[in-house]
Amino acid sequence: MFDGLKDKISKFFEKTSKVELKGKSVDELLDELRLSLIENDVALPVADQICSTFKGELEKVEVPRFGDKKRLVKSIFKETLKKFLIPSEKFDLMNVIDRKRELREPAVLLFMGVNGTGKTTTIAKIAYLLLKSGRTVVLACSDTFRAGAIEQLEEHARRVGVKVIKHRYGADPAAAAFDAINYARSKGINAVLIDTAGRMQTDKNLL
Ligand SMILES: Nc1nc2c(ncn2[C@@H]2O[C@H](COP(=O)(O)OP(=O)(O)OP(=O)(O)O)[C@@H](O)[C@H]2O)c(=O)[nH]1
Ligand SMILES: [Mg+2]
Repeated sequence: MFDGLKDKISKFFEKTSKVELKGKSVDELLDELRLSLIENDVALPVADQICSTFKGELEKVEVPRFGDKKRLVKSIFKETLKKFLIPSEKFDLMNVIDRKRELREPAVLLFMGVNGTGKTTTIAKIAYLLLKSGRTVVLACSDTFRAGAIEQLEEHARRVGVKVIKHRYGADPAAAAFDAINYARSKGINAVLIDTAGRMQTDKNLL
């Protein structure tokens, strides 16, 4: 899936090993890198930030005279990407649910992402985990779009032993979520897990 991007990034590392890591030569290479990221669906502001952070880090390094420049650039790039990919705060699901519980409110978790990446399966796993740890759960089937989505979630719910709030196919996805939240409020349920239809970041009207 990412072969094109991998190839371009490898070429970028090759080229950086042959130029000075400062000034115009690195700017030209970073322009190419920025374009490759954008072509591979990285949002423009994110591609810009990655490249400017990367440039700043590259300017700080002193490459040893006989050092392995390519390896050094690779490791700086890896560290730069980590800054964007690893959240600064740890997300503690149980803690979020328990804080809501103290307020007598359900925690509402919406699962959103690219088609077929495991949203529904993850909901089943999390529902199971929550039940095992003594919390109560209801699922909302807000994927009213993909054929079989409702039956899939219902089967997971049956196996895990939780309730699903659903509407018919083609219905407003928000209505199922709304009903599930109200159901959880009225029954004192701790968490509402909302399943949504897969979507790409380019589906602007769905985001
Ligand atoms: N190996 C593996 N397969 C997984 C995992 N999670 C999900 N799958 C499989 O990936 C496929 C898609 O999973 P779903 O949970 O339906 O994905 P989804 O994001 O809900 O898909 P859509 O609703 O169509 O967007 C299924 O065949 C799952 O069995 C996982 O952690 N490991
Ligand atoms: Mg799904």
